Amino acid sequence: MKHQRFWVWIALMGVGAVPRTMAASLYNLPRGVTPISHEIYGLNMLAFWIMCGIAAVVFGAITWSIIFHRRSRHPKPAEFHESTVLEVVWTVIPFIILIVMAVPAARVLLRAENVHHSEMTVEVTGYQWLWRYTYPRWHINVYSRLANSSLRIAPLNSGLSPYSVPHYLHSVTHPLVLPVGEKVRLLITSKDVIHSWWVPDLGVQMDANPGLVNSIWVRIEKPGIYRGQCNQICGWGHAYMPIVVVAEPKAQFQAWVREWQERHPADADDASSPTPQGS
Ligand SMILES: [Cu+2]
Repeated sequence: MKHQRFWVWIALMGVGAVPRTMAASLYNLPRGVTPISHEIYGLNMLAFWIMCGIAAVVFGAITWSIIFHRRSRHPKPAEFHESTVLEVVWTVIPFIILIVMAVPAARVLLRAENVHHSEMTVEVTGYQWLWRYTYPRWHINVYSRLANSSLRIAPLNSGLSPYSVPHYLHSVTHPLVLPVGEKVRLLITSKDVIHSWWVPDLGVQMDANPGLVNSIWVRIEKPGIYRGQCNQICGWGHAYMPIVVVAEPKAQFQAWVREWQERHPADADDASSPTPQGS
């Protein structure tokens, strides 16, 4: 009796507490701040709950068998072979589950790559080891490198973990500044090896391939600072090319554009000939 209660408790944990904790946990995907990131989160949770259901059924059946059909209770095992009904059921049910997951996933993929009706474009170029953001409409080139402050670690004897410094390896000299509420098309490529532009809060991870331009779009709903990093091992400096996106209301974004143009008048002539290593 004692054992039965134990297994019932484990089963309840399986269908209730554990998945609920996982769904809200730091280890889950972030909900993000773009329509696509919300949809990706929804897909993730759909798959997660389906898996929880399957796990509950499978482990429930195993537990049931262990408890009620163990050898001490049934020394003579039952004998049965082939059941067409059962085989049809366990083929059809997974097929339906796959369709239930594949249809919405395919829809989100198509929507994520549909860059029609974008309101502005930013070209994102990966280099060993920095990102360049080009705003063709305003002839702005932003070279975004790891900030020195980001490399600082907590001093010895401070009682802090050396890497407890805020945004360790995740701050840059110049962020990618984007307006809130606008559909921004990102054209992503590389000038050397394969990199990957990844910002979880935006629901974007796109490979930056030399000789190929990938496109994706974001519409950021909330002003804020969103951090990511290169997500494709691209050489010894792979860990030193973080991504910082600053999303600002439109008026502030326009003010940033004007200010940048005043401070960097040469960019207008230089949009097509980057010198990332020296700049
Ligand atoms: Cu990289």
